Amino acid sequence: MTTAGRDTGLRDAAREIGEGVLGPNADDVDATGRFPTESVDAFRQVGFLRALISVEEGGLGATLDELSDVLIELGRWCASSAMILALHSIQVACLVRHGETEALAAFRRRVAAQNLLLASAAAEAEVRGDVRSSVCAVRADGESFTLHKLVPVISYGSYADAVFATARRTPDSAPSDQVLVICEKDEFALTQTSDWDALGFRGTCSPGFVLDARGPLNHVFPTPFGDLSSETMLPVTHILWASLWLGMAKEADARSRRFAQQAARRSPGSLPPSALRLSEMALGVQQLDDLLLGARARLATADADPDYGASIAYATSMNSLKVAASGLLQEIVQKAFLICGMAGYANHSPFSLGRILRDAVGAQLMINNDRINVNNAELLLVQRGR
Ligand SMILES: Cc1cc2nc3c(=O)[nH]c(=O)nc-3n(C[C@@H](O)[C@H](O)[C@H](O)COP(=O)(O)OP(=O)(O)OC[C@H]3O[C@@H](n4cnc5c(N)ncnc54)[C@H](O)[C@@H]3O)c2cc1C
Repeated sequence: MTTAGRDTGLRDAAREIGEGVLGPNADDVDATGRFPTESVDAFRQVGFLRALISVEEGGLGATLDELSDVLIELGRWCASSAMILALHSIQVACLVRHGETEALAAFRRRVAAQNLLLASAAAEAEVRGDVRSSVCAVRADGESFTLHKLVPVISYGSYADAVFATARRTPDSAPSDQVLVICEKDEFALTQTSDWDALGFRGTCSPGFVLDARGPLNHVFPTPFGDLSSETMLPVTHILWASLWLGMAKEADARSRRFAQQAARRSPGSLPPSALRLSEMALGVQQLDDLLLGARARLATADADPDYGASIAYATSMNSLKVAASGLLQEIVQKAFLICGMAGYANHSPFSLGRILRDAVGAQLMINNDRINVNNAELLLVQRGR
Protein backbone atom coordinates (compact mmCIF):
# COMPACT_ATOMS: atom_id res chain seq x y z
CA MET A 1 0.00 0.00 0.00
CA THR A 2 1.39 3.43 -0.84
CA THR A 3 0.53 6.60 1.01
CA ALA A 4 -0.10 8.26 -2.35
CA GLY A 5 -2.88 5.88 -3.39
CA ARG A 6 -4.72 5.82 -0.07
CA ASP A 7 -8.07 7.56 0.12
CA THR A 8 -10.03 7.36 3.34
CA GLY A 9 -12.89 9.48 4.66
CA LEU A 10 -10.45 11.22 6.98
CA ARG A 11 -8.12 12.03 4.14
CA ASP A 12 -11.01 13.45 2.12
CA ALA A 13 -11.98 15.61 5.10
CA ALA A 14 -8.37 16.79 5.35
CA ARG A 15 -8.34 17.74 1.67
CA GLU A 16 -11.60 19.66 2.06
CA ILE A 17 -10.33 21.57 5.12
CA GLY A 18 -6.95 22.11 3.46
CA GLU A 19 -8.48 23.61 0.35
CA GLY A 20 -11.25 25.56 2.08
CA VAL A 21 -9.63 26.71 5.34
CA LEU A 22 -5.87 26.15 5.66
CA GLY A 23 -4.82 27.15 2.12
CA PRO A 24 -6.70 30.47 1.93
CA ASN A 25 -5.29 31.59 5.31
CA ALA A 26 -1.75 30.16 5.14
CA ASP A 27 -0.03 33.28 3.78
CA ASP A 28 -1.70 35.55 6.33
CA VAL A 29 -0.87 33.16 9.19
CA ASP A 30 2.75 33.17 7.99
CA ALA A 31 2.99 36.91 7.31
CA THR A 32 1.52 37.98 10.64
CA GLY A 33 2.76 35.02 12.70
CA ARG A 34 -0.72 34.54 14.08
CA PHE A 35 -2.29 31.41 15.55
CA PRO A 36 -4.43 29.70 12.86
CA THR A 37 -7.66 29.78 14.88
CA GLU A 38 -9.78 28.85 11.86
CA SER A 39 -7.65 25.73 11.20
CA VAL A 40 -7.94 24.50 14.78
CA ASP A 41 -11.70 25.24 14.78
CA ALA A 42 -11.98 23.11 11.63
CA PHE A 43 -9.91 20.32 13.24
CA ARG A 44 -12.31 20.40 16.20
CA GLN A 45 -15.35 20.30 13.92
CA VAL A 46 -14.27 17.19 12.00
CA GLY A 47 -12.88 15.49 15.10
CA PHE A 48 -9.17 15.53 14.20
CA LEU A 49 -8.20 16.55 17.76
CA ARG A 50 -9.73 13.30 19.05
CA ALA A 51 -8.86 11.17 16.02
CA LEU A 52 -6.62 8.67 17.86
CA ILE A 53 -9.01 8.13 20.78
CA SER A 54 -11.24 5.08 20.50
CA VAL A 55 -14.88 5.40 19.44
CA GLU A 56 -15.95 3.94 22.83
CA GLU A 57 -14.19 6.83 24.56
CA GLY A 58 -15.65 9.48 22.25
CA GLY A 59 -12.92 9.66 19.60
CA LEU A 60 -12.77 8.67 15.94
CA GLY A 61 -10.79 5.47 16.52
CA ALA A 62 -8.36 6.37 13.72
CA THR A 63 -5.10 4.49 13.30
CA LEU A 64 -1.75 6.25 13.32
CA ASP A 65 -1.44 5.50 9.60
CA GLU A 66 -4.74 7.27 8.94
CA LEU A 67 -3.62 10.30 10.93
CA SER A 68 -0.32 10.24 9.06
CA ASP A 69 -2.30 10.39 5.79
CA VAL A 70 -4.29 13.35 7.15
CA LEU A 71 -1.06 15.21 7.95
CA ILE A 72 0.39 14.52 4.50
CA GLU A 73 -2.66 16.25 3.06
CA LEU A 74 -2.70 19.16 5.54
CA GLY A 75 1.06 19.73 5.15
CA ARG A 76 0.46 20.75 1.54
CA TRP A 77 -1.72 23.67 2.56
CA CYS A 78 -0.36 25.12 5.80
CA ALA A 79 2.60 23.50 7.54
CA SER A 80 2.03 25.50 10.75
CA SER A 81 -1.54 24.22 11.08
CA ALA A 82 -0.43 20.67 10.28
CA MET A 83 2.40 20.95 12.85
CA ILE A 84 -0.09 22.03 15.53
CA LEU A 85 -2.22 18.95 14.83
CA ALA A 86 0.91 16.74 14.83
CA LEU A 87 2.23 18.10 18.15
CA HIS A 88 -1.22 17.74 19.72
CA SER A 89 -1.65 14.19 18.39
CA ILE A 90 1.72 13.09 19.79
CA GLN A 91 0.42 13.87 23.29
CA VAL A 92 -2.88 12.09 22.49
CA ALA A 93 -0.94 9.01 21.34
CA CYS A 94 0.91 8.93 24.70
CA LEU A 95 -2.42 9.21 26.49
CA VAL A 96 -3.95 6.41 24.41
CA ARG A 97 -1.00 4.01 24.64
CA HIS A 98 0.15 4.71 28.22
CA GLY A 99 -2.89 6.15 29.99
CA GLU A 100 -3.96 2.90 31.63
CA THR A 101 -5.02 4.38 35.01
CA GLU A 102 -8.60 5.49 35.64
CA ALA A 103 -7.50 9.11 36.15
CA LEU A 104 -5.70 9.19 32.78
CA ALA A 105 -8.61 7.40 31.06
CA ALA A 106 -10.98 10.03 32.50
CA PHE A 107 -8.75 12.81 31.16
CA ARG A 108 -8.66 11.07 27.77
CA ARG A 109 -12.47 10.99 27.68
CA ARG A 110 -12.49 14.72 28.47
CA VAL A 111 -10.03 15.41 25.64
CA ALA A 112 -12.51 13.68 23.32
CA ALA A 113 -15.70 15.22 24.75
CA GLN A 114 -14.35 18.77 24.99
CA ASN A 115 -11.94 18.67 22.03
CA LEU A 116 -9.10 19.83 24.28
CA LEU A 117 -5.92 21.09 22.61
CA LEU A 118 -2.73 19.61 24.09
CA ALA A 119 0.74 21.18 23.92
CA SER A 120 4.21 19.90 24.80
CA ALA A 121 6.89 21.15 27.20
CA ALA A 122 9.65 18.61 26.48
CA ALA A 123 12.62 20.92 25.95
CA GLU A 124 14.04 22.77 28.96
CA ALA A 125 16.08 25.99 29.11
CA GLU A 126 18.98 24.38 30.98
CA VAL A 127 19.31 21.27 28.78
CA ARG A 128 17.94 22.74 25.51
CA GLY A 129 17.07 19.89 23.14
CA ASP A 130 18.31 17.02 25.31
CA VAL A 131 14.75 15.89 26.04
CA ARG A 132 15.88 12.70 27.78
CA SER A 133 17.25 14.74 30.65
CA SER A 134 15.46 17.13 33.03
CA VAL A 135 16.49 19.68 35.62
CA CYS A 136 12.99 20.49 36.86
CA ALA A 137 11.22 17.98 39.10
CA VAL A 138 7.72 16.96 40.15
CA ARG A 139 7.22 17.89 43.83
CA ALA A 140 4.58 15.79 45.58
CA ASP A 141 2.45 17.36 48.29
CA GLY A 142 -0.11 14.86 49.58
CA GLU A 143 -2.25 13.89 46.59
CA SER A 144 -1.09 16.91 44.55
CA PHE A 145 2.04 17.94 42.66
CA THR A 146 3.70 21.21 41.79
CA LEU A 147 6.08 21.80 38.88
CA HIS A 148 8.25 24.78 37.93
CA LYS A 149 9.83 24.48 34.47
CA LEU A 150 11.69 26.92 32.21
CA VAL A 151 10.74 25.94 28.66
CA PRO A 152 12.51 27.59 25.70
CA VAL A 153 9.68 26.79 23.26
CA ILE A 154 6.05 25.75 23.78
CA SER A 155 4.14 25.75 20.52
CA TYR A 156 0.68 27.37 20.86
CA GLY A 157 1.24 27.40 24.66
CA SER A 158 -1.06 30.41 25.07
CA TYR A 159 -3.88 28.58 23.27
CA ALA A 160 -3.55 25.10 24.80
CA ASP A 161 -5.99 23.53 27.25
CA ALA A 162 -3.26 21.36 28.76
CA VAL A 163 0.53 21.06 28.53
CA PHE A 164 2.29 17.69 28.75
CA ALA A 165 5.60 18.36 30.51
CA THR A 166 8.63 16.18 31.19
CA ALA A 167 10.34 16.41 34.58
CA ARG A 168 12.43 14.41 37.02
CA ARG A 169 10.24 11.98 38.96
CA THR A 170 11.18 13.62 42.32
CA PRO A 171 13.61 16.37 43.38
CA ASP A 172 16.06 13.58 44.39
CA SER A 173 15.85 11.70 41.07
CA ALA A 174 18.64 11.53 38.50
CA PRO A 175 18.25 13.82 35.42
CA SER A 176 17.28 10.82 33.26
CA ASP A 177 14.70 9.45 35.76
CA GLN A 178 11.86 11.35 34.12
CA VAL A 179 8.07 11.27 34.03
CA LEU A 180 5.47 12.87 31.80
CA VAL A 181 2.90 14.98 33.64
CA ILE A 182 -0.34 16.59 32.50
CA CYS A 183 -0.68 20.26 33.48
CA GLU A 184 -4.15 21.70 32.93
CA LYS A 185 -4.86 25.27 31.96
CA ASP A 186 -6.90 26.19 35.02
CA GLU A 187 -4.07 24.87 37.20
CA PHE A 188 -1.03 26.45 35.53
CA ALA A 189 0.43 29.88 35.00
CA LEU A 190 2.48 30.53 31.87
CA THR A 191 4.81 33.50 31.96
CA GLN A 192 6.09 34.31 28.50
CA THR A 193 9.88 34.80 28.41
CA SER A 194 10.57 35.40 24.70
CA ASP A 195 8.88 36.32 21.43
CA TRP A 196 8.16 34.05 18.50
CA ASP A 197 9.26 35.94 15.41
CA ALA A 198 10.85 32.97 13.65
CA LEU A 199 11.90 32.17 10.11
CA GLY A 200 9.30 29.45 9.63
CA PHE A 201 6.42 27.59 11.27
CA ARG A 202 5.37 31.07 12.28
CA GLY A 203 1.76 30.10 12.94
CA THR A 204 2.77 27.61 15.64
CA CYS A 205 3.23 30.64 17.96
CA SER A 206 6.06 29.04 19.94
CA PRO A 207 7.71 31.45 22.42
CA GLY A 208 9.46 30.48 25.64
CA PHE A 209 7.60 30.28 28.93
CA VAL A 210 8.04 29.67 32.61
CA LEU A 211 5.51 26.97 33.42
CA ASP A 212 4.21 26.95 37.01
CA ALA A 213 1.76 24.11 37.42
CA ARG A 214 -0.06 22.18 40.08
CA GLY A 215 -2.46 19.29 39.78
CA PRO A 216 -3.44 15.87 41.07
CA LEU A 217 -0.57 13.39 41.40
CA ASN A 218 -2.57 10.90 39.34
CA HIS A 219 -1.91 13.14 36.32
CA VAL A 220 1.67 11.85 36.35
CA PHE A 221 2.00 8.98 33.86
CA PRO A 222 2.96 5.75 35.65
CA THR A 223 5.15 4.60 32.72
CA PRO A 224 8.74 5.88 33.10
CA PHE A 225 9.32 8.56 30.48
CA GLY A 226 12.27 6.62 29.03
CA ASP A 227 9.94 3.74 28.11
CA LEU A 228 7.12 6.03 27.04
CA SER A 229 9.51 7.89 24.78
CA SER A 230 11.05 4.86 23.08
CA GLU A 231 7.72 3.00 22.71
CA THR A 232 5.56 5.92 21.66
CA MET A 233 6.64 9.54 21.85
CA LEU A 234 9.78 9.33 19.72
CA PRO A 235 8.51 7.05 16.91
CA VAL A 236 5.10 8.75 16.75
CA THR A 237 6.72 12.20 16.73
CA HIS A 238 9.06 11.34 13.89
CA ILE A 239 6.32 9.61 11.87
CA LEU A 240 3.84 12.48 12.23
CA TRP A 241 6.46 15.16 11.51
CA ALA A 242 7.68 13.24 8.45
CA SER A 243 4.06 13.00 7.28
CA LEU A 244 3.51 16.74 7.15
CA TRP A 245 6.99 17.24 5.69
CA LEU A 246 6.01 14.84 2.89
CA GLY A 247 2.96 17.05 2.31
CA MET A 248 5.23 20.10 2.03
CA ALA A 249 7.51 18.24 -0.40
CA LYS A 250 4.50 17.21 -2.50
CA GLU A 251 3.37 20.82 -2.69
CA ALA A 252 6.83 22.00 -3.80
CA ASP A 253 6.80 19.19 -6.37
CA ALA A 254 3.33 20.13 -7.63
CA ARG A 255 4.23 23.82 -7.98
CA SER A 256 7.43 23.10 -9.89
CA ARG A 257 5.67 20.57 -12.15
CA ARG A 258 2.99 23.13 -13.02
CA PHE A 259 5.73 25.66 -13.77
CA ALA A 260 7.65 23.27 -16.05
CA GLN A 261 4.44 22.23 -17.82
CA GLN A 262 3.63 25.88 -18.54
CA ALA A 263 7.16 26.40 -19.90
CA ALA A 264 6.79 23.29 -22.08
CA ARG A 265 3.51 24.58 -23.52
CA ARG A 266 5.18 27.87 -24.44
CA SER A 267 7.82 26.10 -26.56
CA PRO A 268 6.21 22.99 -28.07
CA GLY A 269 8.62 20.40 -29.41
CA SER A 270 11.54 21.31 -27.13
CA LEU A 271 12.18 20.13 -23.59
CA PRO A 272 12.56 23.06 -21.13
CA PRO A 273 15.95 22.76 -19.35
CA SER A 274 14.23 22.62 -15.95
CA ALA A 275 12.15 19.61 -16.98
CA LEU A 276 14.93 17.13 -16.25
CA ARG A 277 14.87 18.29 -12.64
CA LEU A 278 11.26 17.08 -12.44
CA SER A 279 12.48 13.54 -12.60
CA GLU A 280 14.87 14.20 -9.70
CA MET A 281 12.03 15.80 -7.75
CA ALA A 282 9.78 12.79 -8.30
CA LEU A 283 12.54 10.50 -7.05
CA GLY A 284 13.05 12.63 -3.93
CA VAL A 285 9.34 12.63 -3.09
CA GLN A 286 9.20 8.87 -3.65
CA GLN A 287 12.17 8.37 -1.32
CA LEU A 288 10.48 10.43 1.39
CA ASP A 289 7.22 8.54 0.88
CA ASP A 290 9.05 5.17 1.11
CA LEU A 291 10.94 6.30 4.21
CA LEU A 292 7.66 7.16 5.91
CA LEU A 293 5.94 3.95 4.85
CA GLY A 294 8.90 1.92 6.12
CA ALA A 295 8.79 3.69 9.49
CA ARG A 296 5.04 3.14 9.83
CA ALA A 297 5.55 -0.56 9.17
CA ARG A 298 8.46 -0.72 11.63
CA LEU A 299 6.38 0.83 14.42
CA ALA A 300 3.67 -1.78 13.80
CA THR A 301 6.34 -4.52 13.96
CA ALA A 302 7.76 -3.08 17.19
CA ASP A 303 4.28 -3.05 18.75
CA ALA A 304 3.82 -6.72 17.87
CA ASP A 305 7.36 -7.82 18.80
CA PRO A 306 8.75 -6.21 22.00
CA ASP A 307 12.25 -7.64 21.35
CA TYR A 308 12.42 -5.77 18.06
CA GLY A 309 10.92 -2.69 19.75
CA ALA A 310 13.74 -2.73 22.31
CA SER A 311 16.49 -3.29 19.73
CA ILE A 312 19.16 -0.77 18.78
CA ALA A 313 18.33 -1.38 15.12
CA TYR A 314 14.77 -0.13 15.69
CA ALA A 315 15.86 2.84 17.83
CA THR A 316 18.43 4.02 15.29
CA SER A 317 16.00 3.55 12.39
CA MET A 318 13.40 5.75 14.09
CA ASN A 319 16.05 8.39 14.85
CA SER A 320 17.30 8.23 11.27
CA LEU A 321 13.78 8.75 9.95
CA LYS A 322 13.73 12.30 11.36
CA VAL A 323 17.22 13.18 10.12
CA ALA A 324 16.67 11.70 6.66
CA ALA A 325 13.14 13.04 6.17
CA SER A 326 14.03 16.61 7.15
CA GLY A 327 17.14 16.49 4.94
CA LEU A 328 15.21 15.13 1.96
CA LEU A 329 12.56 17.82 2.37
CA GLN A 330 15.22 20.51 2.20
CA GLU A 331 16.79 18.95 -0.92
CA ILE A 332 13.41 18.67 -2.64
CA VAL A 333 12.54 22.30 -1.96
CA GLN A 334 15.97 23.43 -3.22
CA LYS A 335 15.38 21.52 -6.46
CA ALA A 336 11.97 23.15 -6.80
CA PHE A 337 13.74 26.53 -6.74
CA LEU A 338 15.97 25.51 -9.63
CA ILE A 339 12.89 24.54 -11.63
CA CYS A 340 10.72 27.58 -10.84
CA GLY A 341 13.57 30.11 -10.83
CA MET A 342 12.47 33.66 -10.14
CA ALA A 343 8.80 32.64 -10.08
CA GLY A 344 9.58 30.50 -7.05
CA TYR A 345 11.81 33.17 -5.49
CA ALA A 346 9.08 35.83 -5.74
CA ASN A 347 6.88 36.09 -2.70
CA HIS A 348 3.52 36.55 -4.36
CA SER A 349 3.55 34.32 -7.42
CA PRO A 350 1.51 31.14 -7.89
CA PHE A 351 4.84 29.26 -7.84
CA SER A 352 6.25 30.98 -4.73
CA LEU A 353 8.32 28.62 -2.57
CA GLY A 354 9.43 31.00 0.18
CA ARG A 355 7.11 29.82 2.94
CA ILE A 356 7.78 26.14 2.21
CA LEU A 357 11.55 26.78 2.25
CA ARG A 358 11.42 28.69 5.56
CA ASP A 359 9.25 26.02 7.19
CA ALA A 360 11.56 23.29 5.84
CA VAL A 361 14.56 24.82 7.64
CA GLY A 362 12.76 24.39 10.98
CA ALA A 363 12.37 20.66 10.33
CA GLN A 364 16.11 20.13 10.89
CA LEU A 365 16.10 22.02 14.21
CA MET A 366 13.09 20.47 15.94
CA ILE A 367 15.38 18.28 18.03
CA ASN A 368 18.55 19.24 16.22
CA ASN A 369 19.63 16.69 13.59
CA ASP A 370 23.22 16.80 14.91
CA ARG A 371 21.95 15.90 18.38
CA ILE A 372 20.03 12.92 16.94
CA ASN A 373 23.09 11.79 14.98
CA VAL A 374 25.18 11.91 18.18
CA ASN A 375 22.56 9.71 19.92
CA ASN A 376 22.63 7.27 17.02
CA ALA A 377 26.45 7.18 17.02
CA GLU A 378 26.44 6.30 20.73
CA LEU A 379 23.94 3.48 20.11
CA LEU A 380 25.84 2.13 17.12
CA LEU A 381 29.10 2.02 19.06
CA VAL A 382 27.57 -0.51 21.47
CA GLN A 383 25.46 -2.46 18.95
CA ARG A 384 26.40 -6.10 18.71
CA GLY A 385 25.99 -8.51 15.82
CA ARG A 386 25.02 -7.67 12.26
C1 LIG B 1 8.69 25.09 15.00
C2 LIG B 1 9.20 24.55 16.29
C3 LIG B 1 8.30 24.18 17.27
C4 LIG B 1 8.74 23.66 18.49
N1 LIG B 1 7.82 23.32 19.44
C5 LIG B 1 8.24 22.82 20.64
C6 LIG B 1 7.29 22.47 21.64
O1 LIG B 1 6.08 22.62 21.47
N2 LIG B 1 7.76 21.99 22.81
C7 LIG B 1 9.10 21.81 23.05
O2 LIG B 1 9.45 21.34 24.12
N3 LIG B 1 10.01 22.16 22.12
C8 LIG B 1 9.62 22.66 20.92
N4 LIG B 1 10.55 23.03 19.98
C9 LIG B 1 11.95 23.18 20.39
C10 LIG B 1 12.76 21.95 20.37
O3 LIG B 1 12.47 21.22 19.22
C11 LIG B 1 14.24 22.28 20.41
O4 LIG B 1 14.87 21.07 20.28
C12 LIG B 1 14.72 22.93 21.68
O5 LIG B 1 14.18 24.21 21.85
C13 LIG B 1 16.22 23.06 21.74
O6 LIG B 1 16.70 23.69 20.60
P1 LIG B 1 18.15 24.36 20.51
O7 LIG B 1 18.46 24.45 19.07
O8 LIG B 1 18.18 25.60 21.30
O9 LIG B 1 19.12 23.42 21.33
P2 LIG B 1 19.96 22.12 21.00
O10 LIG B 1 19.17 20.98 20.51
O11 LIG B 1 20.67 21.90 22.26
O12 LIG B 1 20.93 22.53 19.83
C14 LIG B 1 21.84 23.61 19.98
C15 LIG B 1 23.18 23.24 19.42
O13 LIG B 1 23.71 22.14 20.16
C16 LIG B 1 24.28 21.21 19.27
N5 LIG B 1 24.32 19.81 19.80
C17 LIG B 1 24.07 18.70 19.10
N6 LIG B 1 24.22 17.61 19.84
C18 LIG B 1 24.57 18.02 21.03
C19 LIG B 1 24.87 17.33 22.22
N7 LIG B 1 24.85 15.99 22.31
N8 LIG B 1 25.17 18.07 23.28
C20 LIG B 1 25.18 19.39 23.20
N9 LIG B 1 24.92 20.10 22.09
C21 LIG B 1 24.62 19.41 21.01
C22 LIG B 1 23.39 21.32 18.08
O14 LIG B 1 24.07 20.85 16.94
C23 LIG B 1 23.17 22.80 17.99
O15 LIG B 1 24.23 23.42 17.33
C24 LIG B 1 10.14 23.52 18.74
C25 LIG B 1 11.05 23.87 17.74
C26 LIG B 1 10.59 24.39 16.52
C27 LIG B 1 11.60 24.75 15.47
